[in-house]
Amino acid sequence: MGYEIPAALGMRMADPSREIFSFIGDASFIMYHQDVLTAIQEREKIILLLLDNGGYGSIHSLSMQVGSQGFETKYYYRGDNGRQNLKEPLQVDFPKILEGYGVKTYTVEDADQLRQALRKALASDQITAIYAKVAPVERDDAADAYWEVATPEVAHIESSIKAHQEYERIRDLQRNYL
Ligand SMILES: Cc1ncc(C[n+]2csc(CCOP(=O)(O)OP(=O)(O)O)c2C)c(N)n1
Ligand SMILES: [Mg+2]
Repeated sequence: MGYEIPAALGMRMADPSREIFSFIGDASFIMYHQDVLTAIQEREKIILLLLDNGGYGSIHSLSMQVGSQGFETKYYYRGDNGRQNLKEPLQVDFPKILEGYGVKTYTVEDADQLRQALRKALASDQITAIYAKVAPVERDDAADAYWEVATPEVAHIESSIKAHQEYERIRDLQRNYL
């Protein structure tokens, strides 16, 4: 995360003959987007493809796996009691952020619009962004992969207590191969 824009810029500087596409998630964009300005300053053209699924999708699945109920992995105001409350969404206007830098930004809603925007981005000699809202963060599984992520020994919510019991059960099954 935070790597997509500076990496794209570096690639373009290394080889200006190539079109460089940077495929970036909403949260990664939030984490680091100021090198958009560096790209403009250096007159380096890159094409940003910004996909917005409304939050930290990969971390949401992980959070569900470890019993943390996806805490604060989506863009919502925190509830009054300090708990997650998925009622009041934050209003994040990504195209506006990009346009604030002076980046021509196309918002696309289907494959045709995406094709057209890509054509325009390729024809341009300036940094261009394409923004798409995609299916919202939803997955709550770990794609059948095992990832050893430690869980708290002491927890107060049932899902975390259960996740820790499962963590210990699986750890007991682990064997050293060397
Ligand atoms: C610097 C850094 N901090 C934290 C992480 C852990 N991390 C991996 S994916 C992710 C969320 C990414 O969200 P987004 O860019 O919106 O992509 P999505 O998973 O929603 O497709 C986080 C926090 C990371 N990989 N790098
Ligand atoms: Mg996301």
